[in-house]
Amino acid sequence: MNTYNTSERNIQIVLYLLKQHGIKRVIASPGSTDVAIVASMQHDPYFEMFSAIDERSACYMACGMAAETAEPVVIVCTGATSSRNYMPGLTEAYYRHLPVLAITCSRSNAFVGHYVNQVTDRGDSPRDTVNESVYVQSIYRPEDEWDCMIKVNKAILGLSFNGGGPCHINLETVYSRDFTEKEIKPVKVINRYTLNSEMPEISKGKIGIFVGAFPRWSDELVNAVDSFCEIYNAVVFYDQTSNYKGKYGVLFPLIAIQPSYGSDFDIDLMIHIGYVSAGVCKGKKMWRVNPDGQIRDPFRRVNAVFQMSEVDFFKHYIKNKDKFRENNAVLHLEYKKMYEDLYNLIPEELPFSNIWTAKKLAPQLPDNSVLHLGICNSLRSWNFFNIPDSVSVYSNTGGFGIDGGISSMIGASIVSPDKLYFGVFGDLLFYYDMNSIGNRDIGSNVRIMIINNGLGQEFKNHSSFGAIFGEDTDKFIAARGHFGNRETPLIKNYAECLGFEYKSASSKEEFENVSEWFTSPVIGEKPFLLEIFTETEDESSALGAVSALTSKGALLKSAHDLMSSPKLASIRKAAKKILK
Ligand SMILES: Cc1ncc(C[n+]2csc(CCOP(=O)(O)OP(=O)(O)O)c2C)c(N)n1
Ligand SMILES: [Mg+2]
Repeated sequence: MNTYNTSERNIQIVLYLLKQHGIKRVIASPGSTDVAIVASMQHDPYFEMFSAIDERSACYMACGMAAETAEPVVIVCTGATSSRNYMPGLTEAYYRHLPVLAITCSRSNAFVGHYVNQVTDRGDSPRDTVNESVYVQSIYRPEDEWDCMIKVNKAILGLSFNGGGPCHINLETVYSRDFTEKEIKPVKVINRYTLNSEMPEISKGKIGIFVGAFPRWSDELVNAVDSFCEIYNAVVFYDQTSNYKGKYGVLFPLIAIQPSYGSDFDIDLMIHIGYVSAGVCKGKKMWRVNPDGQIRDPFRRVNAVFQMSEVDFFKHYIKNKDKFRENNAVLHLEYKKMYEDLYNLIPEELPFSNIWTAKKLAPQLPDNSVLHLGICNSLRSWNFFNIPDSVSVYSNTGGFGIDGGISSMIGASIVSPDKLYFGVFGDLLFYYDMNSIGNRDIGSNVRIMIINNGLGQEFKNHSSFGAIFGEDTDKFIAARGHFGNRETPLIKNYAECLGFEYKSASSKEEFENVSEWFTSPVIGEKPFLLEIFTETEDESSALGAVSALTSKGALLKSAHDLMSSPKLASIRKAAKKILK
């Protein structure tokens, strides 16, 4: 029989990526679960194969080989206790930073603990044995393929990460007897670069920078990014939590939410900096830049990771490029125009809602103030509107919890009593975190706005998965009706007892009467709490309207939303009864 590569796709990915990363030396120990990978390798002249019957010795041999050549060495073993015998050698490799890649083959992890012979738990490696340990499972769905590609790249990159050292792949096999695959279908090779590497060229085409949550920009970084944009005609895609205030940015969420544009931007290379973002902003190819050097691939497009500070990255690419072609930097203008055109299409008659109040207040925030936004709806609503450049924005996007938004804001406000801190939060978030406003150290620099729609509007928005159940969503998904169902002055009394100045608004007119008070730049005697009462139907139709600006039917859709709202249905019913 002609033997080529195994048909097991997860194992093919390992074989393919070993080659692409230039790893050729392999020490194999005898066994069954490693047949698929070992047979594939031994029939491929690329691999330099060696044999050792004793896994402990195999691993120490790999240490010797790696130290001698300064190149990675693969060791492969089967199930049973074989992998346990790698421990002494891996410990040696760990403390000497030797690039030994242990591939321990096994049947499915699902069998662990069921007294299936030879299946042992390889889930936790002692800390001082490997830099990375991954499980490369059999592939049944596209997510598995992507996951395995990422994990194998990660384990291979781990051999040279932060000074280098051993890594581990626990590799599942299903004992396929099919070895007919001549050419392995390529998978993505992810490379990691440091300042000492030879960095790749920036390819021709459209270049974007997507900024996730990014708390603080130094002037040095803003200048480096703006120079980069001038040289490469690049555009910066930001949302509120990006805090980018340079010259080449566009607030992208209003664009991305339009179905006719979407979050797949016509950008050939998107450079991703910053952390978890509410926004999705994809380019055709993505590079990740962060000092942690980790593969972060939220949109499954990353093919290079740069382990360095953002400043170093951008400075590298602007170095020696002294021909600044400022007039060439036009791409951002296209996107800015796209944003402005959309903004101008937002209907004046948008209902009274989180989005409407955000639109009104965004330009009115006093200079040098700080804005904290609640997860998820408040952040989304404010992400559509530009705020003054001197205002910085935070949101608990790390864990995306509704449990501590106000506490985070209060913590920040306490250390800078001379700055104004604005917070916009939903009612569920407020009740969750309400104890925080009783903290004895709260200053008068705190201004909280609660959007009280009586439930978790996030699950009532038309685009939301939870909303498909109509009014039934209210019961346990959107959690309507707690805390007195908005029928008592609960928040007013609580806030006033705690020394807050309280105001409320239930309509646009009432809001216009209090907005100046709320955004006054002067820090007064007391902290403020402004409670806004909105209706879920209005919230949904406001979001529906700003999400459909490019279609002629935008207004029709809001009208339709209004007509199909449960409120109107009950009015219709009542009217019918009367008319009968
Ligand atoms: C601790 C925690 N529990 C649950 C969630 C899921 N969640 C996301 S948004 C949301 C609703 C928040 O409601 P509210 O604060 O009233 O804001 P609204 O959506 O009504 O604007 C919930 C429960 C979460 N993010 N964090
Ligand atoms: Mg709510």
